[in-house]
Amino acid sequence: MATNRTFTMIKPDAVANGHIGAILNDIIAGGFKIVAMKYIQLSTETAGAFYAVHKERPFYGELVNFMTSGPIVAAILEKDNAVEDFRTLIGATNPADAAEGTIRNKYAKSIDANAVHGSDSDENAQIEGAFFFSQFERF
Ligand code: IDP
Repeated sequence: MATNRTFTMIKPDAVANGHIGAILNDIIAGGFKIVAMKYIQLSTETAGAFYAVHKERPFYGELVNFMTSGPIVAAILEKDNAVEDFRTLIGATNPADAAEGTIRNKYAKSIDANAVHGSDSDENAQIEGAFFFSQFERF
């Protein structure tokens, strides 16, 4: 079922480099409405569970270490065609391949420290949003 919501995280590299405000500006300028948001630091257990789908991939340990290395901003965003439009706004996983003007092109340094997360399907957007926010924390 198509939805009009996606889930994002501003990752530890972008937070540490002072890009929270600029990235939120880009998100809002891109037509997204913030429907839930929190500033937190992930534990190894929480990051490991969130990225469990990547457990067998060679970079899983590195990814969990990185995602627990500092605070993040987690948010649920709303817009028509949210998942696809947000993936376009953030650009390719590897910032070296990310289109000019995309968030990863502007604020990411490497394929692992790539500034932002964006859900890759409507189903995952729902699962990921519910992973971080209770029903009392979202509109
Ligand atoms: P996505 O975030 O663009 O959907 P995925 O392939 O789902 O990309 O990978 C999830 C995250 O894992 C990426 O955002 C990135 O932080 C990390 N990652 C992906 N590929 C690599 C890699 O080859 N080395 C290290 N980290 C990686």
